Amino acid sequence: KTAATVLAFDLGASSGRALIGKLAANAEGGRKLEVTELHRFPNYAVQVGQHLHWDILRLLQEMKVAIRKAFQQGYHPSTFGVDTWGVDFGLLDSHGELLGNPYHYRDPQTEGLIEEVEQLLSREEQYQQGGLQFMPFNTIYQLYAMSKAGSPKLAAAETLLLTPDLLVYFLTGKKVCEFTMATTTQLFHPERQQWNEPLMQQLGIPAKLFLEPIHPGSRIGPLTSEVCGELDVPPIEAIAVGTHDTESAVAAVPAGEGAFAYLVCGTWSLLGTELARPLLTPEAMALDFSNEGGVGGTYQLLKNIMGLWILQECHREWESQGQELSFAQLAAEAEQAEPFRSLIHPDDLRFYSPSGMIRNVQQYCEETGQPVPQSRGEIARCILESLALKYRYALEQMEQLTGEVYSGLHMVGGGIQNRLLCRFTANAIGRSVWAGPVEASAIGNMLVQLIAQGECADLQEARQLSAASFEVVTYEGPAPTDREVWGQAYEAYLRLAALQV
Ligand code: ADP
Ligand code: LRH
Repeated sequence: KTAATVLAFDLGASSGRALIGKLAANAEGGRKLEVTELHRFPNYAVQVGQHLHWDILRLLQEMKVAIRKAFQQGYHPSTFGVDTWGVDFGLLDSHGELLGNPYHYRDPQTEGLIEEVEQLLSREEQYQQGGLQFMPFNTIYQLYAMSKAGSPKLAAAETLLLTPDLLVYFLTGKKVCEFTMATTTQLFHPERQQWNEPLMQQLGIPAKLFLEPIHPGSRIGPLTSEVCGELDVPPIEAIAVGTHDTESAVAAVPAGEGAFAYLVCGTWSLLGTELARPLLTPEAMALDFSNEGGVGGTYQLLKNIMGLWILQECHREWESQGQELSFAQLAAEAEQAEPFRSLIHPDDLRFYSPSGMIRNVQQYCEETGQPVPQSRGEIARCILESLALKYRYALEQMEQLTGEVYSGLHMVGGGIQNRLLCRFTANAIGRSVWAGPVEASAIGNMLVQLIAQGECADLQEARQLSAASFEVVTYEGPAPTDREVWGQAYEAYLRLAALQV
């Protein structure tokens, strides 16, 4: 039998990548997953008039390039899976054609709609029926915005496909709705495990758009003959993975048995823990935690934190001013900057939109009576320290909700390449950070394909394979002096955060 080979597409808000995974023997006679990156491409919002869009067809084209590359380089994947960022979608007409370019979740059309929907259905009821943190980008608000605006696209739509399902449809011709993405819509009832049709009706969202969800591990179907002909490749089969990137990343966390805490660190920071069932208590609602459907029938209790987006945007501005700058260089400059000079509350809504991030950070500091960071290093340090303090805040809130005490934090995702952030996080939370793997979403995507192929029995065995295959770097908790200064910084952070809510 030839070694199982799988192809994973992982599309994040800042970049997309395609990786090949191959099962191989390790030195001890066990198995490991060997991963090779085939293709990486940038992803960004495209502004057209008032709206922000994703360039979905270019993303599809990059995926095709990757499929061709896989075979050209001698790999023969039997299956592939697609995971992407959450909440966004495309609409298909009655001929199965895409109606316009999908909106980007940062499109301003949802401004003020959290409050407006609350007038129609109380926050308590919405939380019971949707289980999500109240984020302006949740699919429910995007569709409500279209419904209120009398969108002709919504009127003409027959089917809604969430982004990974849309890309799979372009490649296979099969329309499906994968469960983990469905749970990012706030329109899927976590207890009844079905679409919330009464709420759709109340908001003018046509219920006919939604397909019955299928679970990660389900087989979808092969590449269409057109795609195979165009790329000159065999009809490899699409598997429904944990198509929400966060859930794929969680599936790859190299945790053993028992409760664990994780931080998926990319454009967003998702700090959470795995549960068997959604936690829909008034306390979870008051602390505004999400319950997202995960791989293997799990629920993920997690907090969505603004994340490295703030730094990405500053980076983008410096680059657009002609300053050549890598993320590694920026982290090095932050390390040289003075500690705790000024802090921000990362989840202040001013940091959400793509507009003048450097100025936003500086204004926040000015308005709160702190020294205004000027240099790139000062600005980056302010953002990274503030994120680490927010992680402590969210971790402690999560402990209140679950009654667990977590001995440390697993960090995964592109953001862990920022070693300073990992160190700051260990210092802020006062415990160990175990960082790895970087490409967790792509790896979790592969692991679900391997489960579907019968190569791994279940999620637990898949996590063991992840632990046996990828390096994990430990950042020890703080030395006593660091514990003290980070404790003081946390007090300052709490005072700032209290100004917000
Ligand atoms: P997404 O999947 O949301 O697009 P990633 O998981 O790829 O995001 O993480 C992207 C982030 O990782 C960037 O915003 C950047 O801050 C960080 N990053 C990437 N490479 C490096 C690096 N070499 N050094 C430090 N940080 C990095
Ligand atoms: C992270 C993520 C996150 C949010 C956001 C839209 O990439 O999927 O879980 O939902 O993107």
